[in-house]
Amino acid sequence: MNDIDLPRLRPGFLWGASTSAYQVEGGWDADGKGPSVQDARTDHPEGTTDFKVASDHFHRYAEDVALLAELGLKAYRFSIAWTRIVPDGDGPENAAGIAFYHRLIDELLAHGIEPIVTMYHFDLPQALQDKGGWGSRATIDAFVRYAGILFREYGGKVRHWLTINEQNMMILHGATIGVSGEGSGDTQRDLYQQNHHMLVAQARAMALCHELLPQAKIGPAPNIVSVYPASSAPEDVLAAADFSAIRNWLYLDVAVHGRYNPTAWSYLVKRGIAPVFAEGDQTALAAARPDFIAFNYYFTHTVAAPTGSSADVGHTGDAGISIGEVGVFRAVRNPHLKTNAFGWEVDPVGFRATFREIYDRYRLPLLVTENGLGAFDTLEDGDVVRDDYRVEYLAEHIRQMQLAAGDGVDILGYCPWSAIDLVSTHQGAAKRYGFVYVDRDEFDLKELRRVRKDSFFWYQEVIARNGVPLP
Ligand code: BGP
Repeated sequence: MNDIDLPRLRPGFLWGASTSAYQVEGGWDADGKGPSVQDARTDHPEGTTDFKVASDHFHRYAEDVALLAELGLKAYRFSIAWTRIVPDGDGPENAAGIAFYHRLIDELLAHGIEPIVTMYHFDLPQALQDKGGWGSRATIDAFVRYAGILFREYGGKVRHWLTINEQNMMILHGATIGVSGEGSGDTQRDLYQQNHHMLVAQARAMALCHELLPQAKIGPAPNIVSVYPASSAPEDVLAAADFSAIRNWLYLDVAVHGRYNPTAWSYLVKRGIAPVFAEGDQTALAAARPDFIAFNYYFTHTVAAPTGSSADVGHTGDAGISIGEVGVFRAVRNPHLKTNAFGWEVDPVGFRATFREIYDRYRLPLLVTENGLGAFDTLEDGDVVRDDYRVEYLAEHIRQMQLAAGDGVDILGYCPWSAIDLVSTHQGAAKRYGFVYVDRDEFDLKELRRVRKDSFFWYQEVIARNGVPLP
């Protein structure tokens, strides 16, 4: 389908940008904050920083919010650190930590920026991890209690809530993200039991949100992408559908419909890794209803039929992440796509396809909570950062998002990653995504000065014009 006009985005479209607490805040033990699994990590690749200071947003949030207002943001998607609110995960509340997010939210509202809050973004309290983490059902109760505190405190100010960031990536690539470290001994069976507990926790949190805050909207925030077959061979088509069921629909079918996707469930059963349901789980899952679906999108996958040998595993599109599963699917490079500096395939048209696929399945409004380009930016004399490659990436994706809106997809907003530079989940501070450059190196913090990149001025115009022109 070719398009000639700029399709209209919905009135009040939420032009935004994203961050997460442990990647941007720093202040890792300030004001009574407890350690999270991210603070406890010791697996930072050589030459890359930890998260102790990050972008020091904890201390500079007012300056940062002023910049985001200048950028013209209508919304800012950030996460709350569970360990600031309840330092050990399930014990006493921490008034100073609660006060920090009141200050941040008030600052955003004072600048006319709508806060979009992720309740949990990869940073489980270490104290809960020590007690079994998501393998323990007690963590479900701890999460629901934590959710209740957030609704009580911020419910009068926050309209949009996200439950758990990229639960599917935590299960599929936990070691890389630092949530189930190397040598943790977690088997696939353990992981899918943990996954089930997270799904129950999410369902209960969504139900609680609707009960306490009837005006609020809440949804899941997985990483969802289209999966292409490598060819028109029926076996490739089937492998792509299998991987999509395991990677995408397992998570959204439960979140939206309260039941497991049949293909994903049969995969779990055949491998002997299906989770055990406790009494009440099915009711809790069935009772929850998200108001929208948030999703993160960076690249698509292309998949061929499995060979049944170890050759099925190992395609790596990103340093340290291998995908493919013996006898299930084999990931291949897509010859039609270029890659970025980190080997990630770049696929703007796939963004449009992904929008349509999700909307077609669930008919809920969609909110993009991440999309962006990691790159080694250079700060030039005169405080200039020429990130035209980022502008190109974002323009192409926004164009495809507009086309998806023209296809009939209901899109609430777009929050690219990231609002300002922050520390990558596993590739350090040199891998930058922000509209605002934060002047620090991996180990030299310098003055952490904020500098507007070229993409900042470009995005400012995009927001003002409510979109980009079609080519
Ligand atoms: C997503 C995470 C973010 C962020 C982003 C970029 O998976 O939700 O937290 O890290 O990916 O990834 P990276 O930092 O590995 O480049």
